[in-house]
Amino acid sequence: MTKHLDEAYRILAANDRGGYTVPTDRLYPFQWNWDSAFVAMGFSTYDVDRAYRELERLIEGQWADGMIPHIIFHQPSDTYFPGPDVWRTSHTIPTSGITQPPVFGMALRAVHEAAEKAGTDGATARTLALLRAALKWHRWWYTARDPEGTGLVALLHPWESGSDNSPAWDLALAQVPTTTDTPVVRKDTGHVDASMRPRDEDYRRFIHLVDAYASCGWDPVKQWEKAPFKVAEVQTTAILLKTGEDLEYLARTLELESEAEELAGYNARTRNALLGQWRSSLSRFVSRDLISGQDIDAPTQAGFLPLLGLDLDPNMSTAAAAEMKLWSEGMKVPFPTTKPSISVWEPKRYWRGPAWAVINWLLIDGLIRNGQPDMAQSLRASTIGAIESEGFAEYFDPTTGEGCGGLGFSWTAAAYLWMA
Ligand code: 9WN
Repeated sequence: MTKHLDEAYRILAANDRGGYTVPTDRLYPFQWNWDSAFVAMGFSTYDVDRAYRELERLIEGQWADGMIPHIIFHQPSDTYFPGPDVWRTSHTIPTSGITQPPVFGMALRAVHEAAEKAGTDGATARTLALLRAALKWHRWWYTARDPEGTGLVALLHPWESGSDNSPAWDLALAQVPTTTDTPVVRKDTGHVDASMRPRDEDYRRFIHLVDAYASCGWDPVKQWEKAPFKVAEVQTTAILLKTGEDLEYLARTLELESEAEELAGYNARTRNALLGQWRSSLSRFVSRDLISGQDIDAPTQAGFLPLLGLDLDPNMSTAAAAEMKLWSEGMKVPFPTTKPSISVWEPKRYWRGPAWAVINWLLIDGLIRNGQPDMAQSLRASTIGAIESEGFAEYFDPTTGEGCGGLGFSWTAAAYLWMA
């Protein structure tokens, strides 16, 4: 195990670009939002100062309206598409114009607790500054992405889910035109095998959405009106709820009572809304396409993520765990991000089937919270096992355990440090 811990430290050091960590060299040469939150939790296990730094560098890209973008382009690089010239966000530090799942608040609590334990100087002031940024972002989610106050937040681009080409988006994305004003000059397929990446048609739709939102001047109200893709999504909402709980805890600890009450209000609303997305016939939760008004019942990992932020009635948690077990049968490395028996399942193609260490991390937390320690333990053991035998790959083929995508991957190193 020491050998692998050393390798995890080495990867995080190698991917350091000056206080922030790139997901992996060349394929992803900038700072990504939820990657950095996971990485900060990894750093919190051995270097609290560096963990704070990761989050502090991320909020350098925060917008005036509170949004924290999904990519912060701290330094130029020509190894990734789409770069700042495609996003056209005219932010002082160039950034993308969309966001990503708010793991940030979970990370902030973990870093704060590690700092308390270590008696780190100046920790309270650093936590407070980051908490203020997290609160602004939290309010942004509830205004820009849930203007009707339903308690579920919506995504306007599949990249915002972090699960870019998931089958969950197939129907909604099919309504987005493949025409673009911007030439689609992919770089990703020059770094990893094209058969492991989203398809060209997906990219054309992804860029169509970027063009559409750039032409709204990135104004959230205009985007909401014009969005050709609008999904109230359970994975992101569950992460927002868990982050909301962690921010509420921090606000109370730092005696910010009115902020804590405000957060408690958001959390209660979202708890109820998420519970309403449970479908007992499927033994999982479903997202909703706000354009068609239909449930999204494609079977993906997102359906189980609400365990992270909810305390389910035991009948529900037992049913969800039994369904997860079914999906995992015959898999060398669970948890498959798409149910293996369905026709669109592809065990090596990005978010259409593979197992991801960070998704397992969130599922493990959700299973523990909901009284399923055995399943949590076996998921943890298989995640650690996959990393120890295949290395710190971006993700794993669940049927063979083969490491796929980018190598020397930061969030896989962070997950290992957290779990091992
Ligand atoms: C687009 C960095 C990111 C992750 C996402 C993952 C992938 C980007 C891409 O890489 O997305 O944001 O170009 O494929 O899907 O979850 O944050 O690791």
